[in-house]
Amino acid sequence: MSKNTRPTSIIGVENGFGAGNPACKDGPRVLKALGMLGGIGDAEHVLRWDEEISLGDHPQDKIRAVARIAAELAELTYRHLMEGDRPLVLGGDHSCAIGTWSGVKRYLGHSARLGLIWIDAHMDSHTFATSPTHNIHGMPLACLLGEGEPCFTRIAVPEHKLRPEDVCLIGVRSYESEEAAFLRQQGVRVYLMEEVQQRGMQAVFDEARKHVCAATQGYGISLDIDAIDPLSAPGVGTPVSGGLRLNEVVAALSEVHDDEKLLALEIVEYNPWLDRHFITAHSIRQLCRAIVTA
Ligand code: Z70
Ligand code: MN
Ligand code: MN
Ligand code: MN
Repeated sequence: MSKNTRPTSIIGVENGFGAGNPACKDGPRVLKALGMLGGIGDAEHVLRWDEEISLGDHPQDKIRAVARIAAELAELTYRHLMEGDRPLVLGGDHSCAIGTWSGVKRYLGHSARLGLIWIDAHMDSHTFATSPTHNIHGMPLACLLGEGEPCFTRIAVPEHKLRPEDVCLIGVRSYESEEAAFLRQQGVRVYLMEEVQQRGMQAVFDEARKHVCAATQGYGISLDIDAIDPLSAPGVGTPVSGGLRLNEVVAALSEVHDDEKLLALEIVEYNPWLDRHFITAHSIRQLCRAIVTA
């Protein structure tokens, strides 16, 4: 693989409108206040923050707010890539993925293909028609595959952002049958937690990377912190036991951090108010360090 030359630039997204509990919007601000991201990398690593957009009480406003933040974020990831940076998006809830990967797709171009490794306890592949909660953070992957509200699927560029054969999920252990059926029908490769336990994270991750790189011009990693076992990441809205080991995810990121084809990353769903003894904050610091410096 060719060596990455892009400095990592962190984009903090203070958005919790897509989650049942909106407090994960405070994640990036708390990480910054704790100094958790200080001393990683060098002077080229810049820290940027989106404006906070306030939540209306009508559900229609929630959709509009998520769509607006996603559009803003798509513009930011696009601009950073154009400037030669590698964006690292820090959520906020996972609905920001709609914006992150729409911006990256725009950068790659209309006829290019984008790969994505989605590491998550959940599938995030609902639409409003199938979601039991109507929480938008349970929908971003479906949106990127072209299913869902036009205000989410048409951000940055009109086309579908991802082809199903260019996507893999890793670490899944909590999902509804409708989203599983959607992914199966699309032909998306899903590595359930059970398979990760049988084969090991290293083998699964290597295979996933080959899969998303096979026919694409670049790829990304979307890491929902709830994929990691609650022992190392208690600070999430819905902890699901039996997750990935932190050191295995750190090792996977270290392995690819220098890959030129890895265009962007995101780490989402950290809820600082549910953290214990800063365990999750420290885990995120380790993950960020693996991304920036191995
Ligand atoms: C469930 C839903 C979810 C967290 C995503 C859960 C979705 N499938 N939860 N991330 N923490 O409501 O759609
Ligand atoms: Mn920049
Ligand atoms: Mn999740
Ligand atoms: Mn998620």
